[in-house]
Amino acid sequence: MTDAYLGLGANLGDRLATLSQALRLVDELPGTHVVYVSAVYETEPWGVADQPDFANLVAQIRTSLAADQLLGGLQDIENSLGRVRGERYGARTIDIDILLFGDEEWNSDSLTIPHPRLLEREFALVPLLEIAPDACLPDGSPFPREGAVHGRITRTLGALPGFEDRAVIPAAFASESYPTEGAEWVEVASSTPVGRIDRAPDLELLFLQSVLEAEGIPFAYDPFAPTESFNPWGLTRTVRLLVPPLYAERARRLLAQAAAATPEFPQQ
Ligand code: PH2
Ligand code: MG
Ligand code: MG
Repeated sequence: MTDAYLGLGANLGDRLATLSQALRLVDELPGTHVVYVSAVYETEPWGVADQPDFANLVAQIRTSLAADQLLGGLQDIENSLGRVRGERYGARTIDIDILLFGDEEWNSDSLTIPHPRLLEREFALVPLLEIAPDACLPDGSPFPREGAVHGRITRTLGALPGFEDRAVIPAAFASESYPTEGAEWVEVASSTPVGRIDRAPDLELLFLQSVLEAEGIPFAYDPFAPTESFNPWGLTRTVRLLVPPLYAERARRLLAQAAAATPEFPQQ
């Protein structure tokens, strides 16, 4: 089985409906499953300027097909959705490109992997890093993010209809600045539970978690999630509440407001 990343684009007709239909058909290819789907991004046309804006997304698939078999399947899907092959870089009902295929490199007349222009294209790199912040090139090196200056994202159109359950980030928070910030998570609050006698300070973190949850901000705990029960071991340990860097400023502001409005909780 290979984890592969597909870049999809459409700028003619009902773009969202076509993208949804395309991914449904990808899901039906033999031995192939769509795992994660990025938000849909509206992007400036690159290559041929005088054409409608694109809707672009990236999907992670898991497949038992070989890359060239996959390519054949994707071309059949493009054709079945009414793709007419016209001007290079021109308008199209649907385009499905293989961006990455495991750590394989391909260089044939019909197939080049990694996609030769991936690093230059904001409409491909940003959605890729949204769903795979740790993705790297076949040689193991990380993606340089500064070079992606073509096909700029102008706004997001939210989760792809029909694939909301395979989104990684809640659609409302897929903004044009996300996810170029990198994959590390940063601390926005912490607490040190002091055992079973006192009120469990973990409850504070659970409360703060609920504030982030209500806003759709992704969060994690380090070293592990607090529980509603008292610390059964009576041990002192520090639990940190983490969010991706992009959300840190907003999360801290929300948490400070929540703490201020709840006097029994110490200010963070
Ligand atoms: N695809 C192209 C040419 N130009 N521009 C944007 N914004 N998005 C695309 O998917 C795209 C493009 C040819 O594949
Ligand atoms: Mg393309
Ligand atoms: Mg193509």
